[in-house]
Amino acid sequence: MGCGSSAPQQTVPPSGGGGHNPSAPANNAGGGGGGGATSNAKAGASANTGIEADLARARLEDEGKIKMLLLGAGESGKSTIFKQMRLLYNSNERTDDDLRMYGVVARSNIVVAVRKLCAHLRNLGLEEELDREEAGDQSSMSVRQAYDELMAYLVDNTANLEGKSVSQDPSVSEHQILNNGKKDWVGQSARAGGAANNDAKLFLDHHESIRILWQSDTMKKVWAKRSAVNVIDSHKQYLDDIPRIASPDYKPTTQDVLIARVRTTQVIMEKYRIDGIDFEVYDVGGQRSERRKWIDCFDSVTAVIFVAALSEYDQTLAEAKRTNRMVEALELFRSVCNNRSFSDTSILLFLNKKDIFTEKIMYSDIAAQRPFCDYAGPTKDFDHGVLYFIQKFKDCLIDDDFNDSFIHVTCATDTNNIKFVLESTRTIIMSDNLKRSGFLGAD
Ligand SMILES: Nc1nc2c(ncn2[C@@H]2O[C@H](COP(=O)(O)OP(=O)(O)OP(=O)(O)O)[C@@H](O)[C@H]2O)c(=O)[nH]1
Ligand SMILES: [Mg+2]
Repeated sequence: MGCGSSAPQQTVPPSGGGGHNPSAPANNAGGGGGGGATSNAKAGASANTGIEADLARARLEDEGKIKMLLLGAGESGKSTIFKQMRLLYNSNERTDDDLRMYGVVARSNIVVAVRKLCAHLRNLGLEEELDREEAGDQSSMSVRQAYDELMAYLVDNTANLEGKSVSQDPSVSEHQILNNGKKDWVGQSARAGGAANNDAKLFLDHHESIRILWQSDTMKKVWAKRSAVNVIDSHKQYLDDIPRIASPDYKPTTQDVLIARVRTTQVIMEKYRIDGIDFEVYDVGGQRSERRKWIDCFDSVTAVIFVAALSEYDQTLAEAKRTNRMVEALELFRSVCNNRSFSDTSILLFLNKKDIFTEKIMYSDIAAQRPFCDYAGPTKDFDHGVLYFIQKFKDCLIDDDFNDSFIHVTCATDTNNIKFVLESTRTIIMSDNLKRSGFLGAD
């Protein structure tokens, strides 16, 4: 698969400029160095990086474009990286139409999360604990009342939905809605789809109950046990910010757009010109039912960025509740690396969601997960945990030639981190391309 050659290193790759790796080993503490592993051999090799990059750029300017695919299982973070590329390399602002769609998606993402958390609260037998909780001073209802309302309207649908719905003002168009007596900036968005629009309306009706329940101690316990119900971790940012998102003036921020979750169901391509070189970047859907569409873009691929979520070692797939997500990612990585279409393609591995991994290893032991019971490192240890999973990915390769500079530990929602990682990724792809075309000798 043409990935350079070096012995596996017992070092964690630098995590880039995002500063999200509090426990990075000393040799990576700077975080702003080259693109990958840190052995002396590589330090020597990287001295040539500038020359290689110049050579590669000159050749690519002559020869055409870089075709890059983002591959990986569902929810690993491919589309988030795709959005970051748009932010970094496309100077056009998002249109209001785009932002309205993301506003609807953000509100509906909250409702989806709350639905799962409320049902989980009930399954965990924690309802009685709600009765013992006091809501904050200014709350219009108790925590128990808030929960009952959400169960009735969002989970069990036992409430009379006619009784509480967002006002529809006959004087405004059918896509606009009133929110607290004012025209809502986001309103509705046909592009977001019917289900998301309905959930966004439910959000406007019940945001106060959501806020009250989210702040309760009982919900904190449920949140700590969320891995059983596949709630999207980054949506905690939305849940912590309910009044802003419920406001009639709400306009999604860049960060809101980045964390908005829309499952990818078709192959999407964007073109960029970066430093004189044309890039064609493809984002695909990662869930099992989407993978048969991947083959359509497998022709003449310069580089694959394989994205796997580090934090998902204790979660199961959304589409197959008994399959561990990390096991699925490893199997998928194995089949991508061994795919003949990629015999001449650079394959890079992004171990993503390091921010969630950092937090999760403090309470969820890697060795307690059956597929990873051979983990022998200390608990609550970021570095050992990352090295363990890097080795698991390396074990998927037929030959032991996966250069550590092809691996990055990333946080896709952190623009600084992704900026740094993508810069070094570009250099690696270009020099790897040169090596495989015989312009430069192998390491
Ligand atoms: N906290 C955190 N959240 C992340 C990170 N990367 C992605 N996410 C969130 O995870 C969710 C899923 O990410 P997506 O980019 O939609 O995943 P995907 O790989 O495109 O998923 P499919 O389209 O189903 O294949 C989104 O809500 C992101 O905001 C990360 O590094 N940290
Ligand atoms: Mg996607």
